Amino acid sequence: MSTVRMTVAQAVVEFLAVQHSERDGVRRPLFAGCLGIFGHGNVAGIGQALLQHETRATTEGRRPGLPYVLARNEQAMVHTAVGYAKQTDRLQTWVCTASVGPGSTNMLTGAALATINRLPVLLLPSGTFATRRSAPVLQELETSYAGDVTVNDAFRPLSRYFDRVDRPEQLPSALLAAMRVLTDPAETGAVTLALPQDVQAEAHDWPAELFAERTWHVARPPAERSRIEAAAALVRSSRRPMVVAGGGVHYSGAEVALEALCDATGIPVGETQAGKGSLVHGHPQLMGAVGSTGTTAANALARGADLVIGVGTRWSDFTTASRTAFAAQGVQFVNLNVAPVDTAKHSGLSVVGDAREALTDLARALGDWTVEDAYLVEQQEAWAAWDAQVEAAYHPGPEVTEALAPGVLTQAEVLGAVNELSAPRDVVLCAAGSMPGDLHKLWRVRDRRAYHVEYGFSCMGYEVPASIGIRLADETRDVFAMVGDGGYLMMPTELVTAVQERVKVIVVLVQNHGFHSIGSLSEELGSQRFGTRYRFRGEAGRLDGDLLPVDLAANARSLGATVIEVRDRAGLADAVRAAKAAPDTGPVVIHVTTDPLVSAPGSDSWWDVPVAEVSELDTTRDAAERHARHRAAQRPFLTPTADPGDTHPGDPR
Ligand SMILES: Cc1ncc(C[n+]2csc(CCOP(=O)(O)OP(=O)(O)O)c2C)c(N)n1
Ligand SMILES: [Mg+2]
Repeated sequence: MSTVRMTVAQAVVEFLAVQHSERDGVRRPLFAGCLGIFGHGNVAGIGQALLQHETRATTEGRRPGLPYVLARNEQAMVHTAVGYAKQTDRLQTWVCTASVGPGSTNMLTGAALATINRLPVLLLPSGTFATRRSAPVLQELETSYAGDVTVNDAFRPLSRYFDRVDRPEQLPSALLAAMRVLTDPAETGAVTLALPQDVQAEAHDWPAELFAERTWHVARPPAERSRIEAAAALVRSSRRPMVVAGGGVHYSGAEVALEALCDATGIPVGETQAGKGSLVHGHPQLMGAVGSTGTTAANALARGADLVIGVGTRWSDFTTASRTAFAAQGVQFVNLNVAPVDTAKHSGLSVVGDAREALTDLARALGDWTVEDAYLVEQQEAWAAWDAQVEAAYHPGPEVTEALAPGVLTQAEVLGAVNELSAPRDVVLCAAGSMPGDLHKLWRVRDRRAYHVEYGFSCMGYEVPASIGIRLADETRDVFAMVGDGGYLMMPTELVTAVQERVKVIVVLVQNHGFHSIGSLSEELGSQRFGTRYRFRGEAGRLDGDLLPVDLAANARSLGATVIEVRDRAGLADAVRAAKAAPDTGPVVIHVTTDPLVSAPGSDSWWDVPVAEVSELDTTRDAAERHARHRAAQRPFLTPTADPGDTHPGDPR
């Protein structure tokens, strides 16, 4: 057996550089590169290995297989990797290397975000000495109850696969298991290989074949025929069926199959955050967002649906309006998903399989079945009424604008301007605050890969770093990162990384001096917007003084971004056009001020957030009463969905 002598870190880098994913016969490098921040835990291990890898490529006049990108914050670099993975339908991602201790624990939030959103990222936190020869070392966690616990154990619950490589001999099996999980559509998420700092630098004789190119097939498992037939029978016996399209529609590339099913049957579609864009704006069956941040059209149909076909959705509380959206007596569910964990939810008919394959099979099984004409008319009318509200929110009249302070706009008109002046293929991106909900209901999607809202973890600070990942994944699209002032303050750092890499991202920084989202939630729950405004501490010792003199435009400029400040309504359109026209050399920030008290049109929906059951405050007591009334409408969905194939002729009598 021929062997190659390398360190563990060199072996990791050389292995990762030659991994590929393949689906539908198209092969791509699995890793676009390695994001990192070095410290004493990885500088001489993974750091040295990346240097050697890059130096060899430069000498040979080619790009390295695993190029290195220096990030500014470890949490942020995971967001960049996630943004990339989502934009490439989970077929490609990045590696993230961090030093021991805080460098590694900074990645925990990113790990949770990736796993919850089911998006692949490979994390390489460094660990303290496996040999313990200098223990305790800088940044080492010491506990009195165990000798083998490190801060990296905190990755275990957040990772879909976790391993710590304490001996070089363990590395090959750890690497292979990691690749399998990353490329498994049902299991993917954060994959963590913890690499102790001394092990990274340790030399070993590796079997040469470890470094052969490998291709990981991303499967499209078909659903069992009996499940498809049962689902088709349920559809045929329904009168008001509805599809709820989740992220799985995008990840499996099932949009065309979904459109064909809707065209043939007239079944309407409501979309989750991850599934938005499954049908593009203008499709007659598209009812838009469903659930707590849904359109009145989708929510009206959801209330009356007798059969709900979830495709690639995890049925989060926002999608189900905390189990109040689907209100018809006897409503039944069909759950079509590649991840078995999602198919048993709501006592639905479980159809385990790839969304594109299963939708195609379902359409075939339904033949020429269609919904009744009256249901089509209802869809059309519900949508027209909602779309008129969107139009009005995008273009507010004087009754709204005259009440605003000079230079202050509404959030909906900002979204409207970006929607109308961006190119159809440009990507809009958001994660937390009030904009995800407004985008969900208001944004008109014109291209299936053009809507990117991270709403599994809804992590403030995701926007700027993820926009870099999206742009790196597809340089033919402009990326508009919509970020609130709160989200921006949490993670403006990666503007510097965008400057370094000359990556053009357009950040729309919406200044409303605090939390519009949590402010209105607080008010609804009787907590009077307490602690949600960015203001001076006032005379009475409360946070209700004057606005703070922060200048986020100057902040962005100081980090190297080109900044365009919107001073009035006319300036908004000019700013979007100028950002589009800006050279492809670095980040552009549009700074715009909005009024946090003007909200987008309502969803006729609810979201369950607990309210204090006893209180000294009238506002809280009123909110508790409202909450109890809403809770009465919650449905447990425990009635088993009738399985038409379930006749059990073989049952003993
Ligand atoms: C990391 C993180 N911390 C806290 C929250 C809870 N949270 C959700 S929205 C929000 C406020 C966001 O403020 P901003 O970005 O200014 O958006 P706005 O609400 O004003 O639209 C907070 C604190 C969160 N989602 N993520
Ligand atoms: Mg804000």
